[in-house]
Amino acid sequence: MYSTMRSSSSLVSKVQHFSMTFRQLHQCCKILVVGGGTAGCAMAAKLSQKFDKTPNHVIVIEPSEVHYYQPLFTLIGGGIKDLESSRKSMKSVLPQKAQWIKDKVVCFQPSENQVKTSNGDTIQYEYMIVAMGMDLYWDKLPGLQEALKDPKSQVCSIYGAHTVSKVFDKIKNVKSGNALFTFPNTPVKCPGAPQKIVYLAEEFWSKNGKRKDVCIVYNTSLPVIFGVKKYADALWDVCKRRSINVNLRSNLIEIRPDRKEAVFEDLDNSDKKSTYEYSLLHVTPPMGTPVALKQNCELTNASGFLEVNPKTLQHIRYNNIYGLGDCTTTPNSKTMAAIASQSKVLYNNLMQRIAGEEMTWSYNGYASCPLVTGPGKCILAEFDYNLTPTETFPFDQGKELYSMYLLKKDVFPFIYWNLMVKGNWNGPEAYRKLFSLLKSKDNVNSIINK
Ligand code: UQ1
Repeated sequence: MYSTMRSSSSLVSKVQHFSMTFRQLHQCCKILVVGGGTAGCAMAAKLSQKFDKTPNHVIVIEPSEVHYYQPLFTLIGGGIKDLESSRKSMKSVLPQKAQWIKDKVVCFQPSENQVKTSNGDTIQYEYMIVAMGMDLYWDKLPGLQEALKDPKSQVCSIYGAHTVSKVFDKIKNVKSGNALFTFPNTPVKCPGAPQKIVYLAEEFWSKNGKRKDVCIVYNTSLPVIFGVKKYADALWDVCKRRSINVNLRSNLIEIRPDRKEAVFEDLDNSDKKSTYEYSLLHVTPPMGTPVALKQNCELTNASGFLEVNPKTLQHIRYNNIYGLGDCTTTPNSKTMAAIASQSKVLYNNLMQRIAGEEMTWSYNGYASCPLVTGPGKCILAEFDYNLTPTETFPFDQGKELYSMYLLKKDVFPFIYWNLMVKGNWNGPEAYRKLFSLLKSKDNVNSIINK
């Protein structure tokens, strides 16, 4: 199922002869995966295991040559890991049995079951999985781009692959003054990360005798420090103990790098603006879905997110389209652990749909966030759509624990590269069930006595 359409034209001038060839491809596949990030890779791997006998049944469209394990970016900013350890070539992580088209979707045409790429190619599909993630809107914040370009500016961000490796040097440069950390007024991928870097920086200044001269301020657009009460209580306690000032509903709207000033608006009172001088400004940029998705209102909600059923992950208008990861409207916290759970549900529902059966799998909103509160300390938050803690381990994860820090630093990267991108990690649900079974004495007895 592969066809090529060619057209060519040539331009002749007196001095030179130009020959230009336009080559447009038209390809068909059973399942098209848009995006080669965490969600796209995991899905492509699962699907190409299933359809391994049929070449090119699964096509992945992804323009990037490089694949990052972004959960390490906080630790890179804190000087604990280096950028190299978070990066592999896209080729090495995408499944060999899937066909990779190194291009970008520029236009979705869901009524025709096809997409167009930036090369002008058309890819037709029977089923499509949209896993495009979120883009960082660096240009939406006045002053941010010029500040990040200037090596002397003391403005930094763990969010960009090109900005993260400069963060630790800027933390080290601070001797005194205001260190400001922000959380924007948009959805955010890994919403715990903007405060994890606060804790890592705080601990660094404490250990280096500078803490008393640095005023630390975390200004967040959110009305809470964390969405789940249990973990929010623990984090407020950390901030109080370590004299970290937290301002809720405070949104960064402008940076004036020449004057080292940052302007914040009060989201509950738009007339109220506050200007701070800074010796460090850590910015979490505004984020949203990629333009190609955003501009297709048949696929998205008013904010540009792919409109899927929050349980089945099937699109609400096109039943041959599914979505997972950061680009969808599912109201879970946008984390990698959420994608692990979603990938299992989506895969099984899609297989049932292809077999003409009823879809019976349901995503419960599971997400998890290892809240690193310093080198060697981590609160491992786990919760669902109801914001109810759903902890895996048989001890209280609301405490700062060294074991959870080791999971974050060493075990999760191992799981990611060796299991998740290969389609073999569906999150910790099975372990949670096992531990809860063992935790209950009655259950243990009942197993023994069977
Ligand atoms: C997880 O499954 C996962 O995927 C590899 C992560 O990667 C970044 C995580 O951070 C977390 C917390 C989970 C959940 C797993 C357990 C064992 C709680």
